[in-house]
Amino acid sequence: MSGSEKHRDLRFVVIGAGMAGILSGIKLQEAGHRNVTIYEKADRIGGTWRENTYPGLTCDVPSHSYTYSFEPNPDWSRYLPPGAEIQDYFERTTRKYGVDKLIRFNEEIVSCEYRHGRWHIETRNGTRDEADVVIAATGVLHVPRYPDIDGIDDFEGAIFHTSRWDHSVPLDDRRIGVIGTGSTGVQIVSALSTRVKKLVHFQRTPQWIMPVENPEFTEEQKEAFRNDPELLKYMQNEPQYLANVERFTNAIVEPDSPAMEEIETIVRDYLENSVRDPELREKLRPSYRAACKRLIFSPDFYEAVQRPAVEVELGGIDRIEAKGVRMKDGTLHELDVIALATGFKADQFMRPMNVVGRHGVELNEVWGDTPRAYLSISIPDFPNLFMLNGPNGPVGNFSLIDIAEHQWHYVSQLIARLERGECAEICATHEALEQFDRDRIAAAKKTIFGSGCQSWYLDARGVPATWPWTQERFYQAMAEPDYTAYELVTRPGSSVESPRQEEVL
Ligand code: NA7
Repeated sequence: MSGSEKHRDLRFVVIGAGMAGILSGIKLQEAGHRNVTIYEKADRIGGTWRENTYPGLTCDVPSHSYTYSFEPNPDWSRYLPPGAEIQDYFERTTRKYGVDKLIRFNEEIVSCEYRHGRWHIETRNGTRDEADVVIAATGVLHVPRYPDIDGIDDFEGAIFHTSRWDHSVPLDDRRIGVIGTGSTGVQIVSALSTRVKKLVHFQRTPQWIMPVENPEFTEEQKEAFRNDPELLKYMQNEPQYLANVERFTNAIVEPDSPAMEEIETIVRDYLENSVRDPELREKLRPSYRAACKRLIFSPDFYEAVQRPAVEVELGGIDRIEAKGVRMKDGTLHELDVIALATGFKADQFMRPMNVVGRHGVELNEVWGDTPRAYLSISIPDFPNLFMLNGPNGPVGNFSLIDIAEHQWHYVSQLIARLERGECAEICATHEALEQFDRDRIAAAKKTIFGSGCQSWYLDARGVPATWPWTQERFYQAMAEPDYTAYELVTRPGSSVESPRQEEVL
């Protein structure tokens, strides 16, 4: 920025030191911003990858694609990265870019209020702060959803949600129950099937499984990645993988396309050809379309459930008792450990934080149980607050890092206008959000996610809450803001004058 331009020295608060918060820290520093604090509720960075440590934890996006574009990693051990390696990667990257110095750990923001042109922040410990700009990088799936099953507190063994895994509990040669068949339950069953005395997988709803190989990278390959930046770049943008993602995301939007038919054929054939016992095969056969729920990629789930120690239980759970899980038909599965792989409340985002925008507008009231945001980034009446991986953004079987980077590219342009003093406040207009929401909902109902199944992609009304258009359309939308969708407020001469003196552009 040239010295002749107006330049506001903005103060930034980033909420959360997960993948998107670290990205924000790196990008803000890169843009020359020095007045940045990242508040993190826990004592370590990592978000999802800090909280989830269950056996078998693996990302279903290929390792080299699950990196920041500017920070490739030659050392991934396998095609699909184990969770602990991802956590290491983020920790290394945080240190390398000096983002660790920006983070205040063990500081959970409980309140974030916009008053007199600034965000006023308070943490659970009573720390107070102020910011011109807040970046909400709080993640999507961070509030565990505990199942509403009677007697859960009566169980005498160990019981925990998969994102709160208790590593002090022994698993080898014990009787384990896993409730839930999302990616988490499937990965845990695969990992434990060879270690346990007995494993009961409670499936309320079976899942379609997409076969995937997960080979290790050899030392020679890793050496080649280390010595050849071009090769590493190629791995990050591996054409076949990118083509698959594009084809897959297009298929989501067009459920009757040949691409979706192909996906359906692959998962059906995989089931037919992998599960020998016809009775078990029928137990594992979903009654809804492939990719309606988030597709599960697994190299070994079908193999795992056919091991002698594993039992797939499709019956309804009546209650949990001291000794185990009682089914509706009266059967009791006696267990030592129960892992609740029952997912997350996907409508929380920065909540339970109390976020109050202009004129006392409360986010909790605005959102209720259907959170929404213009292009997933901005909410009317909540100026200078921008979200990464907020509601209505793309989620699916692809890298959320890539999504967050595109969102950052967009947000950085809004920040630049504030920095240049072109406006003091910027947020989406009500009209822009309403129009976006109408278009989004109309499109969402036609996606495969809306084709008749229950999943965390659906909002409280049963409408898919995710980005309902192609990946290409998302990239186009993130290239440059359409400022007619924004309210830009100037306060001539001062950034902290009373809202009464606002002049709306
Ligand atoms: P998911 O994908 O939300 O899966 C939760 C699973 O738990 C799913 O199979 C549910 O069955 C099951 N569930 C939930 N409540 C109950 C009760 N009360 N009784 C029995 N079964 C229940 O969560 P994950 O953690 O596996 O994955 C979340 C995301 O993390 C994943 O998509 C990736 O993006 C990473 P249902 O299908 O609703 O019948």
